[in-house]
Amino acid sequence: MTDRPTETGPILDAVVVGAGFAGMYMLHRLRDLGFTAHAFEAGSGVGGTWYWNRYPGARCDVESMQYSFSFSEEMDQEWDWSEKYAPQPEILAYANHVADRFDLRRHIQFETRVTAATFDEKKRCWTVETDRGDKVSAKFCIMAVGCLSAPNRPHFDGIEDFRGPVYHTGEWPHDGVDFTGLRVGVIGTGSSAIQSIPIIAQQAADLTVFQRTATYTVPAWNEKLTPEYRQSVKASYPALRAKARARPTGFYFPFNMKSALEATPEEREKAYEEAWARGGLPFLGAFGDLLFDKAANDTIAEFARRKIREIVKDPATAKLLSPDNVFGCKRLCVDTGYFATYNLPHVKLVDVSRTPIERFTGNGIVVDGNEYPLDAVVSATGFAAMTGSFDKIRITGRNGLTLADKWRAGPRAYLGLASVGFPNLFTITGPGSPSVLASMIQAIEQHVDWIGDCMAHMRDIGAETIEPTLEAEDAWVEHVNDVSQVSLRSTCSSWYVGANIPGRPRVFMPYIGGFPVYVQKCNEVMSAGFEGFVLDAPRSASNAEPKVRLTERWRVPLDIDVISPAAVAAKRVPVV
Ligand code: N01
Repeated sequence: MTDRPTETGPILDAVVVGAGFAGMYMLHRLRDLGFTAHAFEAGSGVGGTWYWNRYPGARCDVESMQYSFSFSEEMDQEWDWSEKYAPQPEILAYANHVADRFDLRRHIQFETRVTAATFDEKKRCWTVETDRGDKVSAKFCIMAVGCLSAPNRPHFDGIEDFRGPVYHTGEWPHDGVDFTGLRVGVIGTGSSAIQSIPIIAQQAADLTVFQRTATYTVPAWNEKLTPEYRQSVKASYPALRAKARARPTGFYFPFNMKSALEATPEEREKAYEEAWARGGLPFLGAFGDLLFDKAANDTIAEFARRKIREIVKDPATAKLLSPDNVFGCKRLCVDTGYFATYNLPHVKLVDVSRTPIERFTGNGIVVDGNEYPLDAVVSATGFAAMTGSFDKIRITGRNGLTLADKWRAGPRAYLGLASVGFPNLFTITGPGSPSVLASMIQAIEQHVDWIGDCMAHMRDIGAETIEPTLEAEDAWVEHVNDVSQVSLRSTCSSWYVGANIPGRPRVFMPYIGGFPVYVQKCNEVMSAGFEGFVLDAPRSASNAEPKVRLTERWRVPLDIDVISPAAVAAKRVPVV
């Protein structure tokens, strides 16, 4: 039973928006620290991304034994992952396990969408409103709304005339969909499409994929985990977790810092073959300069295109499936049998790069004057990334400023955690933090711990509000932008830069300088008494050093063999 706060009830310490992994861990931390908190969640259960994305084949492409919370060693020991890459139902089961194990549900109000959050300058608190008529006040408002949670539904003429269903991968029906015997169309070829297409092809009588941009994807080589393997990881879990935190991506895998261009063609070939045989996102770690030097990148891009030509039998289809852009510039995909699916006689690929989808009809989709008859359509068209979920809530800070107005030309936040004009509003994995360029759960844990430590410190010193200075925010936003320039990732039209949504400003949104570099910066800010923030109380009651509570496991030593500020400057930060 949820303890439901009321408008006239006492002011809470915090309202948390969202009950995915971020919202759940935030609630847990807040409660442990003795704060009162309440979460609102639009879904009818916990899990966030893993609650909504139930499309066929959905699974995580970070290895299961690392894609999980690290804050509880007991939980690490008691939970058993069944596969190298966990399928969505298992990740959702894990999320439910976390909610039960830490008794979180009584603080979460489900099926309730937050519509507005307004800062009251006199009372110095936030009023949060929902689509179910709730109005709750809290000192802090913590946005745990996810980076890829606002589905992108491009406009297609005539879509309302289509007689069949149109499903979005990010809002998949809970009862599943049976495509047996149907003519199915899939729009898009990003990660969601690449995972679902091979499974849909097994059911559908006929499958037509509408591709606008060809995608690089690496085989997952997914497999069942043996009890022996799980036990070997569990035996040294804390050490693995520590190693992962010191890595640019927040998860551990072996990678090679050498330059692809300094290797001989034979050495490169060997390295790529070995990395391909290991599979998954670590493929990008075959050399250190792949995302920094176009000539180096060309070598891995050509290797990947050759693999496509080897797998896909029809040369014209193979050509169409071969990307001609920078390898790994858009988010790299990981697949099981994606390219081979196009060898099936009932699967066809339609190029919509030069002539876009013209319209829907009652019967199907028209491209270049040709109608493709369809019974059902899967829109795997992605998300309004990073800021889309904020756009759905009217967030009003000091002087009536809305976050949407402030971020119109691109998101502006200090450390991706807080934004000038919005005191006591924290954003977990917000734009300007590593978020989607790190393993999300580690990125979430670090933000939640920082926010929890910050709130506890404020309570210790009697501070009511915290807000970044404009100077610190501007400097951070400039740094995020500068660092992005060293990477080839900033050069293409991806959702990282908002380019998938017409009219959005083109700004590289996540922080690409590497997870441990970012963590160190957050630690320094905190250790210096929240440098770059204004707290409305004396920083310390005496002249003693400010007492901070930095969570011990985030004192991450920089693994200087792999990443350091010098490595960033030398453009040698392999980021996945
Ligand atoms: O979305 P996407 P996604 N007409 O934006 C196409 C994470 N994720 O849901 O490239 C025709 O990548 C669009 O074409 P283009 C992961 O971080 C993780 O697949 O813009 N096509 C593109 O092909 C991932 O990157 C996992 O030219 C249109 C596709 O739709 C992120 O979520 C699994 C179109 C959208 O691809 C998003 O992935 C799934 C139009 N009008 C997702 N509009 C794992 O952990 C868009 N497209 C494994």
